Amino acid sequence: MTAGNTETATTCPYCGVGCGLRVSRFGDAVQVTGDPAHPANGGRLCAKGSQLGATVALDNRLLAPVVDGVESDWGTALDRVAERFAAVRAEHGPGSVAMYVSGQLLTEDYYAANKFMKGALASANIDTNSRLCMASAVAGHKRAFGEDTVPCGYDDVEAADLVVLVGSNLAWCHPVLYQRLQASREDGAGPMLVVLDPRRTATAAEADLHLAVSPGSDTTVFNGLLAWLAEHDSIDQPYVDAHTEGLDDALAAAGPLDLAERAGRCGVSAADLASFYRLFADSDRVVTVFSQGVNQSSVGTDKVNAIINVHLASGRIGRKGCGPFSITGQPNAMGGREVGGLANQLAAHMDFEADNVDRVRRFWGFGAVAGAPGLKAVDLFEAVGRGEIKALWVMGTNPAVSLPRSQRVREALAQCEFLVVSEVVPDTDTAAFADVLLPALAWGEKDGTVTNSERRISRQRAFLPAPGQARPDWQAIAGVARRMGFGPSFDWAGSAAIFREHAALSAFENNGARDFDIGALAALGDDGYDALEPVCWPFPEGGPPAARPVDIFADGQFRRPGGRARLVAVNSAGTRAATDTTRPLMLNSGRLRDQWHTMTRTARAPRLNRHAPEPCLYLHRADARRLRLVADSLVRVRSCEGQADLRLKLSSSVGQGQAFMPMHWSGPYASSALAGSLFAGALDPHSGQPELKAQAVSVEPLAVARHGLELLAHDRADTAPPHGADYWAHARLDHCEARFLGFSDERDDWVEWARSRLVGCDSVLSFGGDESLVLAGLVDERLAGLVLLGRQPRVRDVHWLAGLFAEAPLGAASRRAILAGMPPALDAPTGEGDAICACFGAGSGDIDRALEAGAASTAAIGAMVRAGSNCGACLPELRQVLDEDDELPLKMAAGE
Ligand SMILES: Nc1nc2c(c(=O)[nH]1)N[C@H]1C(S)=C(S)[C@@H](COP(=O)(O)OP(=O)(O)OC[C@H]3O[C@@H](n4cnc5c(=O)[nH]c(N)nc54)[C@H](O)[C@@H]3O)O[C@H]1N2
Ligand SMILES: Nc1nc2c(c(=O)[nH]1)N[C@H]1C(S)=C(S)[C@@H](COP(=O)(O)OP(=O)(O)OC[C@H]3O[C@@H](n4cnc5c(=O)[nH]c(N)nc54)[C@H](O)[C@@H]3O)O[C@H]1N2
Ligand code: SF4
Ligand SMILES: [Mo]
Repeated sequence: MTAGNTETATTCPYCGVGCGLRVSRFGDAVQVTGDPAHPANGGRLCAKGSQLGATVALDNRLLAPVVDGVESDWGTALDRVAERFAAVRAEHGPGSVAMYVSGQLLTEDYYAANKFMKGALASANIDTNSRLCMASAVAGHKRAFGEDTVPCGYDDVEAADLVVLVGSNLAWCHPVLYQRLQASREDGAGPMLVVLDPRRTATAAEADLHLAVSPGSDTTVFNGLLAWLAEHDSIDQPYVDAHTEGLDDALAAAGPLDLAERAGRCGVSAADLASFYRLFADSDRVVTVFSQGVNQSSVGTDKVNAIINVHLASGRIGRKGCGPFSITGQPNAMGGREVGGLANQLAAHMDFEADNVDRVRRFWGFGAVAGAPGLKAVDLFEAVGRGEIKALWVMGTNPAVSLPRSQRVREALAQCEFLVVSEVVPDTDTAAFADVLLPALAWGEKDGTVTNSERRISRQRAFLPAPGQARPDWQAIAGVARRMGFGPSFDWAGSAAIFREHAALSAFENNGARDFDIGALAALGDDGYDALEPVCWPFPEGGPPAARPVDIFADGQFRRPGGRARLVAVNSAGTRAATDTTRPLMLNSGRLRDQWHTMTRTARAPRLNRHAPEPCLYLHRADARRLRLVADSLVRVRSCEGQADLRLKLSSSVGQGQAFMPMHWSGPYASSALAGSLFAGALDPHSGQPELKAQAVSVEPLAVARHGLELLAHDRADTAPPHGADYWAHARLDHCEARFLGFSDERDDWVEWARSRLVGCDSVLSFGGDESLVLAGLVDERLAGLVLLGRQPRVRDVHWLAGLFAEAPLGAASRRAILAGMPPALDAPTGEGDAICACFGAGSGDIDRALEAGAASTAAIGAMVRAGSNCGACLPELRQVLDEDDELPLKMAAGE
């Protein structure tokens, strides 16, 4: 710690790995490093975590309540919310009000929301975005174990002989856990790695075996493994006899092994399938890590149980290096499950059985509490659409983007009688519909606890003052509850008091009946809460604090009748959301490495926008040829639900007949790139989780008369998209704001149009004519704006162009290069690294230099370091490097 500066230990607000951070403030600057003492990451950090300092500025923050579009104050706003919720409830009953909350809330906020709805208002219509994320894992755990208990910890992943990743792009989505796994494999020992994913992800590319299974076929794979274990004498019969039930039924449902037929259905070779089965049977310690490729499916719960079945049948659970490991996505997805934030849970891992309802009612001290499950997310918004739910409070989530059938969700939000949105930014797609907007504290300001994937509770501490009128979410809830007459039940002095109450409820009449018991923390003083070190549950009163997650099923006892875990009979058919001749491609959606969900925070960090500045559809070359689609052109994707416009990127990572798009782009960042507008979201019958990984679509060229790229220095970039563009996407880069443009109609005054974007510049250089036009605006000899227009798509080398905004004064070589549309030559090739271009002696080090300077085409690489510009023999290699240029910023981030 430097004198005069403070260092705070806190937790990352992004993924469920839950890394510990050290944050230092130097004046306005915030520096974030990994906390070496935190057991989840031991000092490690990923790109998103290390860029957190770039997201804490107060531009674009919601800093005051807004009522009916007018800036207001808390008193007025809370009066209004309380009055409307009370009136609607009095007139239409408890079922007419609802909340939709988030795994990004702190446990204390989450607890307050749950108590408010299920307790004070006696309505179970509170659900969470975890419905789109963890619901199938929860349902699968409950079916198998009797309780939603995750049996594993991160050190199990390191200690395994075999790690199987199912529907998890761990390298991008849980980067620090992935780093831990790879570090344990570094010396050639450590676990073998098998990845099941229809895409060849960055994770799959580094696996010992990648099974590119057809979408939705995981139950077929794991039922086959169960049959294999039975046929190869690999069932752990003593374990099965002592601790489980249902094996015979599960085996019957799994059907015969029939390797060839099964492999055909899964879209992999029989030999690869057999190697996986053999590896599993031969490895003493196996951890199967699963994520959204499993959960976000119309058969998600069956996928979860098919995975758990093979662990139970082979006794690979409840001991070191073993178990089915559902990893959480959001920083507090696990905490939300603890408080009971899902509509089908009541509180503290208790469901709606009569004695639980009575127990929770007595603990909370209300006359009545919700006595039956409420509506799950998708159904909840349908009920809003039908006008049955008339008052809705959305907190910490952006359903207008992240729910499937987003058009219907928007219609529902638009006609909802009374909508409250608690947010940290004012301009989300959901906030646009709000009657009342409430400003919440953001990461760095809010103070409380979160629980990560391995049941580890960590403090998230404030290191910044509350800005403007922003307040913790729990205070907003307490304020409304007070006004509705429930004051004493929400009369907490601070988040520590809420945490104590939550801990006490977990222990209340528990007596070992529920795994989730943190009774030892119920008596924590305010100072103890402030100083709380990361600790894993269970942590019952009198128990020792667990610095690492204990093997919770080590005793073979499960929270089911007779203490036995259940193998669930799972149908082998799998899902196949079917494609047909009109919609011939199966669309998959998910995450990119450097963006977070609907981009409300990550899009503000220029470094994080380098990786993928524009929303793309990733397609196999063969499909693009068949459909006559051109690389880098704009395409329109259509499903039965809606459409989206995206840049086409050819990628060998996507299988033939499939397509992939990121889930991230929302209203402020693109004209029409919502994944949710395409997905119909067929529901899993057990969990109510919608399908977000398989949707039949068609893809056609988007008719574009003019393509454009506009780069404007930050201080010139008005946020409104340029008038007249039918397609646009916006990215904040290091030295400028970039807009990718498409115009469907020609006009005869393009030069004037381009000049209008550069008004106020000292001088404007221009070049070109009808085919292609470049205008560069200068202020004080520096680039202030750049407009490129042409008949052909022109998206490449944007990072090179953006880098020129830092050049002062803009040199003659750069001016020439801009007007020529090609990067200037860098220093002569050094030949460093692997030999690539024999003609000019350029090595992989030279190629890396060109990529780093912004080259994104073989032509640009040729212009910059000459490689490939003579005989062309190395062009295939260069194309491959460009195809994999995903990896480049990864190296940069790691090297920072
Ligand atoms: N960078 C980044 N990291 C994140 C997030 C983020 O927004 N950005 N979000 C966080 C959150 S909330 C979550 S839930 C996690 C999600 O983390 P992941 O689940 O790892 O991420 P996804 O990209 O949604 O999906 C994972 C993979 O499932 C594959 N898949 C699709 N269909 C199938 C199938 O039928 N079977 C199998 N086996 N695989 C299939 C997809 O191709 C994809 O590669 O990430 C967390 N971490
Ligand atoms: N097509 C498709 N759709 C998906 C998925 C997919 O893979 N494909 N994945 C699904 C999954 S797994 C998830 S988790 C969801 C995520 O989807 P969302 O939850 O909708 O995504 P976020 O962008 O994280 O939204 C969080 C919002 O809360 C705000 N916020 C942040 N911190 C706070 C706070 O402390 N208080 C308050 N009040 N607000 C805050 C942020 O500004 C942001 O607007 O998306 C789901 N949707
Ligand atoms: S791995 Fe997850 S928790 Fe850790 S720094 Fe990265 S985003 Fe944050
Ligand atoms: Mo998630």
